[in-house]
Amino acid sequence: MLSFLELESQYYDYNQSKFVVVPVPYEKTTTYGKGTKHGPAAILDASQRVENFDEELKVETYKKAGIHTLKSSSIKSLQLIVSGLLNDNKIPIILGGEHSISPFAVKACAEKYTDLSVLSFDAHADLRDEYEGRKDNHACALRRILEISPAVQVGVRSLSQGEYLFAKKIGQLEKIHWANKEIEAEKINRQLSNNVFIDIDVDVFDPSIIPSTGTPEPGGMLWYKIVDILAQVCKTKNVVGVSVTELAPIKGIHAPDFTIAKLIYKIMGYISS
Ligand SMILES: [Mn+2]
Repeated sequence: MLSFLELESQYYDYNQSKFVVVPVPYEKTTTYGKGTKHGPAAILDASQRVENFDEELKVETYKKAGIHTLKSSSIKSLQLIVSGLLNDNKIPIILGGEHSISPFAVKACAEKYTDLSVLSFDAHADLRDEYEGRKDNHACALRRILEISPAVQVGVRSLSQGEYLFAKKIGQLEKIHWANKEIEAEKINRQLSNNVFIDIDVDVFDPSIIPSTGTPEPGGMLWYKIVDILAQVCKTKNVVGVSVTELAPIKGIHAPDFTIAKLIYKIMGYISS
């Protein structure tokens, strides 16, 4: 498998790298459109074409930070791998695969950082306790994360009545930033602790720019709004890990793959600037 970005070897050496990309091509419980197991390869492939100079920050992020890419990981070994990376003072960047991988990365981060909170971008609330008989279904990802750490949810526009009542009962509604309302980064920052894990389900984007996802929802967020929130959070908080899940590439439509690769490089830029 390729490395993230097309870099000269000194910039992807493990010891010199701040960021370590962990591909997790796991797909077991997707319920509608399939293909997220091809997400990591598509993101790495598209990253070869991402401009190494960040046009907004005016830096070549990879020269400041270094980006190492691991071989693909299974969901079973993900928690251990992330723990190891944190102990080596790396920032893990996990590429899904389906959203159910995220709780394992969050768990590893919560063991190291006791005040961890999660910033989740997702069209769906993902607060079901179980779905189709499984607690590890991708529709339950945020419910599993909330068992580990508090979370702020951004871009939500789909949930069941049961999820709504659950969120209301536990006081989560105030931490849900609905896609159809004005979303303020300052309010999000106020709700997060200092150490933050960023969890992005790519279906938070509008399907007009990211059609390549299993459970698309209309009325999604657009590029500048999402990167603006990420910029402000990365400036204010200590981001300890990132996961990007649910890209299900469509053959012949490469704009979504490229958009997600660029988004990841942008987050690296915001964290290291
Ligand atoms: Mn989703």
